[in-house]
Amino acid sequence: MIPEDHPRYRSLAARERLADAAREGIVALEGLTAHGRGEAFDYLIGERTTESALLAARTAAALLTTAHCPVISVNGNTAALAAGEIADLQKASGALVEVNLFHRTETRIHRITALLEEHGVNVLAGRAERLVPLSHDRALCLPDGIGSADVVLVPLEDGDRCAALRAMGKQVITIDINPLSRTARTATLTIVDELTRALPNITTACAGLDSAAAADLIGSLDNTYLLRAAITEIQKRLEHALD
Ligand code: PTJ
Repeated sequence: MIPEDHPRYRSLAARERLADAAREGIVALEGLTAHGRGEAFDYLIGERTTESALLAARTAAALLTTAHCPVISVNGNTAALAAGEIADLQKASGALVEVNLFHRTETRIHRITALLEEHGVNVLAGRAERLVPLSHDRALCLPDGIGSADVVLVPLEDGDRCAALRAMGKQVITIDINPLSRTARTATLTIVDELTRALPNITTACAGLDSAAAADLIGSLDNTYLLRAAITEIQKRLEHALD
């Protein structure tokens, strides 16, 4: 039991949730190490949403709400940390939700789907086909979901699939607290923020955007600028870390 007045309560509670979800076969064991890397970068950025991350979240809302077929791709970590936030974003954006796993097993797909449904997510069902140009199981996706998507949100993604989705002509939005990762540098749009802070920001922005504001945000999208801004935030924080 983690005491709520512990100074690191949020972090410890997230770890406990992920460890429980790993025991339940929802999170891959590799997902625990991925989370640790994420936590390290979150320390560096100050465990807060920066201005450039907020701009990126608003731009993500613009891309999702103006897409013909927006899809949110959910993996084990995302389901364990943010099933409710995914439900809210689905409602606000009208996006389809597909479970898509790096460490893919049918059992994990069923468990993650059940968890998402418990939180009110409408999860796309169907027979997965090898549509993404990759040699491993990440090639598998649903023809009516990621297969047909023009915009895909892939939180906590691996770089290979991000590049393959872009090669298919799709716009890829990622949420990755590490601005140096291959995914962050390959995506159309990277939100350099922690998952559970970023998702509600996209949801809120979906409600407040008219079509002119959405077009402005999409027209001025510059992912290199967003990544540089995140790295600058980290540099500034490190310079003053012990002040
Ligand atoms: O559930 P599966 O089988 O699909 O596997 C999921 C993992 C996460 C294991 C898989 O996609 C993977 O190996 O991912 P990577 O390549 O480790 O990439 C994850 C990225 O997300 C890294 O750059 C982490 O720094 C970042 N990250 C981890 N936790 C968070 C995060 N970014 C934002 N918020 C987080 N909570």
